[in-house]
Amino acid sequence: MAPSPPHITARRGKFITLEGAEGVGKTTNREFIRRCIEMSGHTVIVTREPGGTPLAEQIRGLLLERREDGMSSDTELLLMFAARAEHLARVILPALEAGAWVLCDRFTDATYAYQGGGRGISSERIATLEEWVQGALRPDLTLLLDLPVAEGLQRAGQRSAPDRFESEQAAFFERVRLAYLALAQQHPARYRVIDAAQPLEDVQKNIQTVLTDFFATL
Ligand code: T5A
Repeated sequence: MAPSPPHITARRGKFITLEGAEGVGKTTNREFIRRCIEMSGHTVIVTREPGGTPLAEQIRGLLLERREDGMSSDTELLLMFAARAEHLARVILPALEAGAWVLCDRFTDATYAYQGGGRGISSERIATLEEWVQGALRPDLTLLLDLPVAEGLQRAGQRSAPDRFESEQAAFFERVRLAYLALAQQHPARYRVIDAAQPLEDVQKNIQTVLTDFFATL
């Protein structure tokens, strides 16, 4: 018997996700977005994927560490959704049901981009797990920070030693970027694409405009 998807009873908060390939500036802009949301009068929880709970952070460790014996694409996909199931049950759904907003640095669109676009797993297979783990839950707003791959890798490379994903070839990240841009076209109502090649001040002006427009719809 198929397990039931999460039961979303009284979802009152908004769910905002931040997406993009490596080094596009998600971490840099998280605090700025948190402040914008708080200034609009809402409580917000900032979290990330893979991760966001002690167990999901342990799964993140497994996913990011470089390993001699590699990892099959299906294992990678299932670990992403295992971490997500934990994160949803313990952090995201309780917060939304309590009326808080949730700002999540990466969510299932990252799975479509990396495991789908990057690794070549079919969208249908990912959608099956999405339905299983999330039920009807989808983000209300997704900010996609878009940047040419070479620039993103250069920015990310300045920061720390490459993890398992960052060790992929540029062609992998080109597929990831194209998959994200395709998702933005498929979901124009919830996606906003931000040109992340601009100076940080201009990126944040664009983000603020997107958020102001979103607040106006509430
Ligand atoms: N993953 C994740 C999957 O494969 N499937 C999934 O389902 C999920 C959820 C970890 C990995 O997991 C994979 C994707 C990832 O490879 P992560 O830690 O969120 O996920 O991923 P990263 O992309 O590695 O996160 P990074 O921390 O590397 O990138 P950020 O956060 O986008 O970039 P940030 O903010 O650290 O900025 C990088 C550098 O650029 C500078 C910053 O100061 C920093 O030095 N910078 C700018 N410089 C100039 N101009 C600007 N506008 C700048 N903005 C930032």
